[in-house]
Amino acid sequence: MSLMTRRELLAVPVAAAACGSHTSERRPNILLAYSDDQSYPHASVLGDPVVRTPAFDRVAREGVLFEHSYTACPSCTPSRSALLTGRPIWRIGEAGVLYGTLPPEYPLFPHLLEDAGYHIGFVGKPWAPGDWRAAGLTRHPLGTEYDARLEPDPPDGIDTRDYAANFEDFLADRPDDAPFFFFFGATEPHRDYEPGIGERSGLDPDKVVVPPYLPDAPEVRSELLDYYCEIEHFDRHLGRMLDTLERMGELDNTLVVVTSDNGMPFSRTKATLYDGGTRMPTAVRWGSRVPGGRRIEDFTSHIDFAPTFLEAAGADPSESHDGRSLLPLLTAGGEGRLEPGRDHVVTAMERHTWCRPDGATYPMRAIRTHDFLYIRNYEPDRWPSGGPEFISSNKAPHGDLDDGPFKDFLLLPETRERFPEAYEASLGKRPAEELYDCRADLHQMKNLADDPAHETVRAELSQRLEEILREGEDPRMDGLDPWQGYAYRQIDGFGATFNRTLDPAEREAARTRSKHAVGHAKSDL
Ligand SMILES: [Ca+2]
Repeated sequence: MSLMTRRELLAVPVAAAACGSHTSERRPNILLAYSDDQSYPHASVLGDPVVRTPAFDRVAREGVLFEHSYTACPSCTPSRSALLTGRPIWRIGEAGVLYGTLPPEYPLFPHLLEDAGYHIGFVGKPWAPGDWRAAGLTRHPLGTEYDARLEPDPPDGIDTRDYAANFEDFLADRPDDAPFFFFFGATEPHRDYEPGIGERSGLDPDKVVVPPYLPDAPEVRSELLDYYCEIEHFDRHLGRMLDTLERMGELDNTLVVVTSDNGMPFSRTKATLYDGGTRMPTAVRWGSRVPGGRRIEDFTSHIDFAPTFLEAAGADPSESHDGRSLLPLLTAGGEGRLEPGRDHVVTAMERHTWCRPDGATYPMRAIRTHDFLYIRNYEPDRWPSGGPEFISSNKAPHGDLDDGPFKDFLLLPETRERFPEAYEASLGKRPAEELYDCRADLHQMKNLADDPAHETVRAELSQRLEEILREGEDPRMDGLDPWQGYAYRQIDGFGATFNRTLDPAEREAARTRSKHAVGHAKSDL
């Protein structure tokens, strides 16, 4: 059956079912603007004194700002897998690791929207990196790609695609009266950055708030400005998309969600379960359907978006989704803490890069409440970052720390001497249990897991986390580790040398395709 035929067949009955007693209402469009590697609170409306995010601020002002919005996993691929399937990473098999695949048994909400008559497409970074076809999926996870329109002369590190212009092409292709779902997957503020671009654009290094887990040095301040500059690029394209929708008269019938996949690419952020890795700047706007100007303190997870979008679209919710729709929070009004059951969130991490012998992961689970963060590290003898010896898929030690000037600076011997606390927090091993009092210790630096005064809280959170994981049938609870066996499906560049699905000759070819192949890499293959 062709797509158009399916759309024609489904459009009328689904629309009727969708509207229920409100048959005159149109189904909403959905715009999901998703930055890559942006931490809370890096938006103006969240109080950051440097970065300028007028478009995000507008969505928050005219809609809802979520103060406790968490990604399911602080790594590109598994974060996006959890978003699309509405499931935590321990319930999606090979979709739960970087460079994994998407097993077709877990329905993806964009496909369900398309089946319900939505026009779907994307620009930029979709579900990635990985091989979505490898397990048998036959449709792109996010529909048709729009990438023909390019930026005239982007700085280094800025994507060559003109996101907002490609969004206009997508809209021009929309069949008459069909609602749309569009995924704006910016590749910013992921590394690389053009060095010094932040300062040159007028951002003030003296005003940067440097969290205590990073060395407060001029080099780091300058690079944080470069990161901010890329957030601003994402925000400008979001602003253009909002303007386009407004001109078309479609803005108020569009459910706009702005968030990120995981935290900033520095240390103790991305690829960790501290707030720097998992807490996301998130705002949602939906015209008069969502009373604006509100801050919600309830805990929400990115696995909640799949059921939210399906409910908003009037499409059949999937029983496969574990998340809970945000529509009650969005449409009811009120602010602060609203639903008593939303008093915590659970996050997880298995494998980010291939940075330990034999593809060993750094397994973690965490529960975050308003007052505490409790992290369980299941293999505390391993290095969280991959450690100083193993040459990772990033072609460097400490593979779970993205390469760049920050990493170079952190690894200088004098940095360790000047900033011992930040160095240890960034690169040291971690005990089996961590407990932080987020009221007194916003940046989660002082581990209280061994503190007798906090023993009751530790035991309570440990038990609560385990109950949630057992109920969710997490293989870790039975001592199983399927993740180490999952392939690292990189097909070009140095990391492909760890791809077990390639034969040795293919791996060698992949290595030579790498721009900076090295012959001395330590490999378990
Ligand atoms: Ca990312």
